[in-house]
Amino acid sequence: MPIWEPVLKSADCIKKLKKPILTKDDIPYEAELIFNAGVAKINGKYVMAFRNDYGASREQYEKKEKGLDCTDIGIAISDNGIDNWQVRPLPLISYKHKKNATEKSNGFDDTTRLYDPRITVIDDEIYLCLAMDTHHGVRGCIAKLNQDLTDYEIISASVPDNRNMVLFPEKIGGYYMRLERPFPVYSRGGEQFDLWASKSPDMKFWGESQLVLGAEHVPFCNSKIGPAAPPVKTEKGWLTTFHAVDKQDSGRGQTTWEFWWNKRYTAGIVLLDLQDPTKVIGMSKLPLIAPELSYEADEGFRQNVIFPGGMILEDDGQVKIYYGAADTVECVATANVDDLIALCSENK
Ligand code: BMA
Repeated sequence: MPIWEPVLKSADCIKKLKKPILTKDDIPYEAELIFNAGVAKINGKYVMAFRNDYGASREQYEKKEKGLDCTDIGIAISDNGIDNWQVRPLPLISYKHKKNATEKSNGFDDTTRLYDPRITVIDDEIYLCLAMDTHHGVRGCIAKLNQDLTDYEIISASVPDNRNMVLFPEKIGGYYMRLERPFPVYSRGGEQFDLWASKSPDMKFWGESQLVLGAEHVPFCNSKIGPAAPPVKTEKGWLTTFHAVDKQDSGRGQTTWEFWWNKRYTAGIVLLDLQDPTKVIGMSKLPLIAPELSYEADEGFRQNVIFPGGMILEDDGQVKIYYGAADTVECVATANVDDLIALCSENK
């Protein structure tokens, strides 16, 4: 295994389950990589929307015989949010062979796939934020799901390039709010992207955009950051995770499917002001979750990737954080909410 310097560790308060909660073996249809899920608690059940990339086995991919050019969003439901996930027999969204795909018109027939779902429930409506690849760039879109979780309607999509949108679970100051990550490739220099926020009166029109956190303020990042799971409300502020990327020089002898992969993804944690979430109150200068276990750090499609998409605050103060590992499996870690808030102030 190549050594990645500096070595980054998860915070002491993080308890990882130490085995994935969903893998391709759990899926009743064609599946290969199951990762980057959004999770929400709806009517007492845990609802997961997960990403499934497929179309090639590792061998076919490495020999360049086939690509992973199909992407589904599947739905799984669990009583306890940890195990016994019941996967719906059919995916909610399916994009096969993305170069030609135009699955659903909705006025968006330029779309080649939807991925990295994040779920937020606001006033009993279920919203899914998705990254939307199109022939003309990557857009962030917001879809509304029906209560049966069998259909969806896209209600808003940004201009390119933007993704990793997450919605706050309530209106703030009379507006819906989202965190997002535009990626300005020319003006910012290299792959340095930041965390932004926008407001909307109706979930359709978004504006008053503001920078929330610059990548340069995150000590364990030398490249880009982006929103991870939708924020949770605490007495001290909006607690939210983000992903942070540090890159190394290439040619380190990877064991991933993609031999050129040179990025590490960790999760960070930040506390935002309750009334004005564009203001950072505190941020841990150390990672919250780092890739350490074999299926996070050494194996899978892209090693060293932790990509959270779901965070649930339970009544007893336990926080469940759901994350994709190595773009291959879906995992969960838990922590106490007070410990997470303390991290944001202690390590300031
Ligand atoms: C990002 C996105 C994520 C993915 C991550 C690591 O740019 O594509 O979907 O998990 O890279 O590969």
